[in-house]
Amino acid sequence: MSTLNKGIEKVEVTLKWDPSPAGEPDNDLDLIAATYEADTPTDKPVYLVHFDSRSPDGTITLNRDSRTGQGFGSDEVMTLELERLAERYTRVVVGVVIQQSGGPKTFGEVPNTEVQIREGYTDLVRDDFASVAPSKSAVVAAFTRDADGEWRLQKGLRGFDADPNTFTALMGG
Ligand SMILES: [Ca+2]
Repeated sequence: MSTLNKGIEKVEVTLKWDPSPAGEPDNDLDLIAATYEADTPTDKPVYLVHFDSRSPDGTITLNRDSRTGQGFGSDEVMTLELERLAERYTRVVVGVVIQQSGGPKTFGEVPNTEVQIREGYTDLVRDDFASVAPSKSAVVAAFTRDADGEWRLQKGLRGFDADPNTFTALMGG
């Protein structure tokens, strides 16, 4: 069946934040994408994309990563070519974690955070994590296939009191 309801094809996720003051543990935030098939258990994504893990088919790419938030412009950038994902993938969840190795740190303790999801020049999501200030990690958005197989966006920040490893098992729930 053909459809005129074109879904989301390709998005760019950008993340910004400010560095920690000198002498304090670095503010290290990470973009994470998790992919799921229809029957994937929510706590076991098929694969993850982040600073240390690539997508096997190159459809989701972390173009830039930062361990400190130093410098101008976006600190982390991820591209998701959703229209290129194999049909068996039905859901992609995008989240942000704060590394906890220097001690507990929440979004409220990291200045000037901003996450944006854009398709071309259109802002789909723009948020500052203020609504999840006490959290250590957060789901930013989920992309799911509709009945026609087109990708749709589910907005809404969801915060978790979870370190990065724990978060990857929770973000699909
Ligand atoms: Ca990082």
